[in-house]
Amino acid sequence: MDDTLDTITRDVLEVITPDELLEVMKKDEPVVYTGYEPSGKVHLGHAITIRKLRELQDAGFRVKILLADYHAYLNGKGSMERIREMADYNRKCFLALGLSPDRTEFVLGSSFQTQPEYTDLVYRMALITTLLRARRSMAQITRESEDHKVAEVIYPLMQVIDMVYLDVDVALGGMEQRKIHMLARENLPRLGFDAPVCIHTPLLHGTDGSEKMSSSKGNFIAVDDSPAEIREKVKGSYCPMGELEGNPIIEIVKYFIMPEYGRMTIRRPEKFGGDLELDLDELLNIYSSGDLHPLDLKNAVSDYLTDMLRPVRDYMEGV
Ligand code: TYR
Repeated sequence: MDDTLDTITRDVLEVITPDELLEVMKKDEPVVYTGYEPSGKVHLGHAITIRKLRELQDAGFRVKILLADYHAYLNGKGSMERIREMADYNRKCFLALGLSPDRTEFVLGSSFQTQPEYTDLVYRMALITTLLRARRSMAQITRESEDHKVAEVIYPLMQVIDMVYLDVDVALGGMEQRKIHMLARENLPRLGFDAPVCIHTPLLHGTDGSEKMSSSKGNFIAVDDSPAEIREKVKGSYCPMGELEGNPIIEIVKYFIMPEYGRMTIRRPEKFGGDLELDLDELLNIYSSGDLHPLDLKNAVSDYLTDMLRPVRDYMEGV
């Protein structure tokens, strides 16, 4: 049990609350959910939460993935028709990332979000949620815009009611979901429902160094990118010498490569110090001291990433 808890909380920014999580884990088959706005490309940002879902699945959780088509629509991501096409492609990518097809339930938002009982609950949420709070909860989710739409405040209310509808014990998401999750924890009990436990994962910086890797910004590495694309994108990534904070290449090492391989071999010509073989701590140390050049690190990172994502490319080619 302790081991399981260690795995679940590894590389997680917060669990709200750990005691409640322990309680939930006593259930027969607790449910964890994550929702995604279907998008054109599934990228490493998505892969962080998918990896955590996989670990929770291994720990006995039932996984529900919400393909949040109406949410994408309310967030101005295009026509419902187009969004649904992307939902199907996203589902394939998520399975390609190793979730068990038998134990993962995919639910399309629009399959239940227009039901009268659902709508009734959204109205009830609307009555107890301040406009200010609803808007603030969207700060890191909505696109920047000058003329904010009402859709923006309907969005978080629906996300909260999704948790009731999908009967979730745990809501998992990136740190940008935090304010919506807190709204759920506060207001669901006021409507007579249990508040879910919330688990928040770190946000991956974009390849351009901006705060969030995002399909709409073109600063991502897709999980089904070709080896040439991976190389090109890693090479062009923001990776200042000696800097660990806000460095997407370092984050890729930390959240993907090291958990998978344990150690990394970095090839360097003799005159630049020769090959290195490092675990995570050693790599972080040497990089922050400035003795590992970004270019040498990037070459190794693109090799490892290419190798790590091979099963995803193979899967996507086969379906
Ligand atoms: N808000 C999530 C995002 O930013 C999408 C989502 C939508 C998650 C509905 C959960 C949910 O119930 O992508």
